[in-house]
Amino acid sequence: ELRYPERLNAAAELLAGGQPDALAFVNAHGRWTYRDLDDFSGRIARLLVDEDGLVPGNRVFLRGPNCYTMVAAWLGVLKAGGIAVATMSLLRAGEMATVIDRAQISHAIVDSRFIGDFRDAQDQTHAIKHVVRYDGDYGKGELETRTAGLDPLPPADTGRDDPALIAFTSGTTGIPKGCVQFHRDVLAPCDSFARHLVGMKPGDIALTSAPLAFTFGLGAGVLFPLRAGAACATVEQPSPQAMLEAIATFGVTHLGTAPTAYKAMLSQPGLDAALKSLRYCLSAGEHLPEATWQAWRDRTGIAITDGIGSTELMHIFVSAAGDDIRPGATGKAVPGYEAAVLDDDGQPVAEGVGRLAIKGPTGCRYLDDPRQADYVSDGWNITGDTYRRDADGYYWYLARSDDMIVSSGYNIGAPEVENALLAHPAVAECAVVGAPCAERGQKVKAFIVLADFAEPSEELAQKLQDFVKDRIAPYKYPRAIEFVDALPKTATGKLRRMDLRTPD
Ligand code: 3SK
Repeated sequence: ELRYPERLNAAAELLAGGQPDALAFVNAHGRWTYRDLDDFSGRIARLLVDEDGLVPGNRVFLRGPNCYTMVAAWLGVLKAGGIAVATMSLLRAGEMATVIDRAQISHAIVDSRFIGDFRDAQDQTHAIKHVVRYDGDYGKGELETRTAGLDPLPPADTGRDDPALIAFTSGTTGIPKGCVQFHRDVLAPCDSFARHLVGMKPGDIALTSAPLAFTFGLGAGVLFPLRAGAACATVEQPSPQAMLEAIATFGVTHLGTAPTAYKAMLSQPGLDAALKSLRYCLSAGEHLPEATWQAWRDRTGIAITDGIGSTELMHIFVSAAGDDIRPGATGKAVPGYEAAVLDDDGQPVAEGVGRLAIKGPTGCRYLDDPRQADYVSDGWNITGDTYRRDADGYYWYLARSDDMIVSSGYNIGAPEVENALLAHPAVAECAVVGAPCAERGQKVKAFIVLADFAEPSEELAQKLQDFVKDRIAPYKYPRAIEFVDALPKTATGKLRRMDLRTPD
């Protein structure tokens, strides 16, 4: 069980993770120690409180790509006793206005390169009184000028159950929900998942492609390394090529990214250089296809740790553990968490299929949202994923609960068909949905993005159908195939399957 003192400031705890002179941060613009990060975040806190009138509990909107200044601002908000609301740079004005309204934002710290749409959102809401701009890590923005020479503010005397952040998730349905996380929730994934299953230590360097607004990225890229006294590396535009270059340049040891990025990195020229330092690979955000796990392991010798988490529970709650990996299974409950699959009556089953449900040190707290009652029931956090629990307690992903296709009475998990297609070299990405069908109720339909060398054709579609029939039960093969240039994704890179569904 995780126990934290009643008075707790997560930013102060994280910054105490490393020696003052140890490397805390590195990117193309520089290198910074724990002392630097502590000082800059303290000066940002001073500015927010003394000059911009922030009082504990005020919510601060953060907008910009992953960089040192963004992380210092995030820590500064927590030190000031505020609540950080980090957002994806991809959000447009209307989406930002929803977040600003729902979270009742009073202050904002915005990268100048992303100010345009933000100003439109501000005009739509009129709630934000104080905006400070910064220029990425180029160092000459308003934030740097206004904080220069200020005395760092000591961390506010916050409680472990005071809100530290609100993370917005639109999930795959598109209607945003704000998930409130306390100061203790910020530390819990570091002290459960990361401590037991990732094992970072001083001298290690972590990199993620996920934005810090996505709690997966926040954890893998910032919280885990700082808590362990290790360092964070950032890349502003994390294409697979840019990630590999950063790994080689900064000596990254720990990488956290999504399955599609692992697949894409396999065909990039910089992979060998990256492998000189890379030791640990974490995948989340989407189910990791077994074919990608295998191909990465064969090429790099590294067994990717697959994990499933949620913004609601802050981070990963079921994952593989060290060498205890069953290829194809996600794994077992993370230490400190309890997992179950629930039957239709909400009862845990020892072995079988059902909704994945979780209990543990973190839990869902939606900001003023009736969907809270759907997510939390009888003490369980009920995820939107259908899993199978085997006799040995391993959890096997089947589908998002709304990704099960029922065709001629058969239950078909869309990811299983996707995995089969992805094993074909001509398939770069794919998504499978149920399409209305008079004869079968639904038929399996695949949307396929082809690899660069392949051309769409009837013959290729036929070949792919036969390929699937050879690998999995033939009734699951995609009866319809559409070749597309790209798949619709959420800002965190999750597939928006609903955009591919045709209404019945
Ligand atoms: O999608 C996931 O698996 C995830 C993992 C960690 C934190 C947040 C999320 C949504």
